[in-house]
Amino acid sequence: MPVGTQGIVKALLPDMLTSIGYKLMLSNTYHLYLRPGIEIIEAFGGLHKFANFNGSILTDSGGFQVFSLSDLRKVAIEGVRFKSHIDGSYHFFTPEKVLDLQFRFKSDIAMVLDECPAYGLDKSATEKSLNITLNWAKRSSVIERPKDTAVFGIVQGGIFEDLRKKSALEISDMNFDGIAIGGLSVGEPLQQMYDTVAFTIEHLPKDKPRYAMGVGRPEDIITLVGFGIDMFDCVMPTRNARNGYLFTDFGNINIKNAIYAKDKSPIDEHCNCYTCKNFSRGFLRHLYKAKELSFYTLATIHNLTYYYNLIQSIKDAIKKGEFEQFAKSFLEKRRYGNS
Ligand code: PRF
Ligand code: ZN
Repeated sequence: MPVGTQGIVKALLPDMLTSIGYKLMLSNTYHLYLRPGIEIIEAFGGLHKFANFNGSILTDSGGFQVFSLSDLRKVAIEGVRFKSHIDGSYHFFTPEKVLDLQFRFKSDIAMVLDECPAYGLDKSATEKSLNITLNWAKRSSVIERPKDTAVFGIVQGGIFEDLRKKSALEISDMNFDGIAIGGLSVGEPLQQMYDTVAFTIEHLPKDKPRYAMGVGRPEDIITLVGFGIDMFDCVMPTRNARNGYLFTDFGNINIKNAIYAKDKSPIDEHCNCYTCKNFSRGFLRHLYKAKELSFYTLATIHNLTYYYNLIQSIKDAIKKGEFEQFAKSFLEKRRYGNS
C-alpha cells in the first residue's frame, strides 16, 4: 500500500495511482480526525468521495501516530489522551471511538487501536503495554461492523518471543478479518525485526491476510513474503522519491549526484513508468536542484512503479513455484548494485 496520510498520496493525483496499478491506499485516522475532522468527511459521504479515490482505503487506527506525533499522551485502560501536533488541543481516543471514526470515513479496512511500545522498553513494561493493547483488541472485536468493512487486529509484544506468541494467539482467537504485526521497524536491528516476524507469524492463521505495518525496503518485503506476510505499507517509495532517492534493481540512484548532470538515459531503462518513458536523469536532476514541483510527481511515479512491479514479480514467482529462486537472485542483485 502506498501511503496517503491525508487521503491522497503526496505529489500524486488519484488517477496516477490507479494507472500505476494500485487498488489500495493507506490513510490515517489520527490526521484526518484532527484535520479536516470527521464532520467534514462525513458531509461528503466518506473519504472515497471526499478525496475522489475509486480504489480501496485502509485506515490506520491512530495508535501509532498518537505515539509518534502527538506532544503528550497518557495511556490508560479506557484509551489514550493526547495533544494534537497541529494546534495543541486535547483529545481522547478509545478503541470504540477509532473504529466508529473509521466506519464513518467508510474505510474498506479499519485497524484497531493499539499501543506500539518503544524499542528498548523492558519486558515488564512491554507486557503491561501489551495487556492494554489486548484489552483494546477484545473490545474492538465485539463491535458490530458495517457490511463491506473489514477490521484487522494488531499483534504487539516488542521483541519478546513469549509476549509475541501470547499476543498472536489471543488476537487470532478474536474474529478479525486480517491480522497485522505492529511494533516493527521502530529502531531494532534488522535481524531482530526478521526474527520477530518469524516467531510471531508461526502462531497466526494462514487463511487470513497478514500485514507487516510500516515495513519496508524492497529487500524487507521479499524477505518477509518468504516468511508468509501478505501486506505492507511504507513511506519509503514516496518519501525517498521526494528526497531524490530513486529505486532500481541495481541499487538506488541519488539524482542530485553530479554524475547524472549530462546523463541522457532514463532512471532505469527497463522501467515502464511515465517518468522513465519521457525524461532523462539529467533533466530530473535539474528539476530536483531547481525544486520544481513536478520533480516530486515524476520521482514518486517512478518509485511507486518500482514497488508495484516488485510486488507483481513476487506474485508471478509464487504462482510459478519459483519464489525462493527469485528472492535469492533479487537480493544478490540489489546487494551488488548498492556496493
Ligand atoms: N501500530 C499501528 N500502526 C503502525 C505501527 C504499529 O505498531 C507501525 C510500526 N511499524 C507502523 N504503523 N497501528
Ligand atoms: Zn521509472
